[in-house]
Amino acid sequence: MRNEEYDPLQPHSHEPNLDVPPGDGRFVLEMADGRCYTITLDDLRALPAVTLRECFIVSTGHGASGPFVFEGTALLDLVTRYAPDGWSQVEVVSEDGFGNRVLWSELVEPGQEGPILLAYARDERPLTRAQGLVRMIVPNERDDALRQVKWISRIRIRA
Ligand SMILES: Nc1nc2c(c(=O)[nH]1)N[C@H]1C(S)=C(S)[C@@H](COP(=O)(O)O)O[C@H]1N2
Ligand SMILES: [Mo]
Repeated sequence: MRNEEYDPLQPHSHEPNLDVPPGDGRFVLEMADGRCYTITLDDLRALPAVTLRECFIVSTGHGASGPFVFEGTALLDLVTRYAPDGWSQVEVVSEDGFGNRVLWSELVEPGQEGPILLAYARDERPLTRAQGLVRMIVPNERDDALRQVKWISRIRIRA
């Protein structure tokens, strides 16, 4: 599966990867012009904290878990802090080559379920490495959990 043609933004089947990759939660934020910043968990925690209640991780085939209370940084807050404008989408990619694309419109007009988060806590405890450490939570996703990206390693901002 991890060959040259493999595109992490078009992930595969939705079998969750049980091999927890190494890391401490830091990830690279790549600007549209290629400049990169390293974002640590402390950097995320320095931005306003957002809480999402009644969240389920729903996966056809292997059931749903939850409800959870996730806490983290709104993805929009992080992106606009570094790139106030001039972008149309962001790509969120994990250490294990899993990823998802998020459109500007989804970030600026979140649904009634709430904003897309970079979550670092669940039920008032820090996310463990196995739970993703820093994990994207897309609260309106109700199918295969393909957007609930664990172990984020790179976020690319696209013009
Ligand atoms: N980095 C990464 N994130 C991932 C996956 C994965 O393989 N790698 N699998 C996805 C799928 S298909 C599912 S069902 C959920 C499982 O989430 P859980 O471990 O909280 O149950 O994680 C999602 N996020
Ligand atoms: Mo899944």
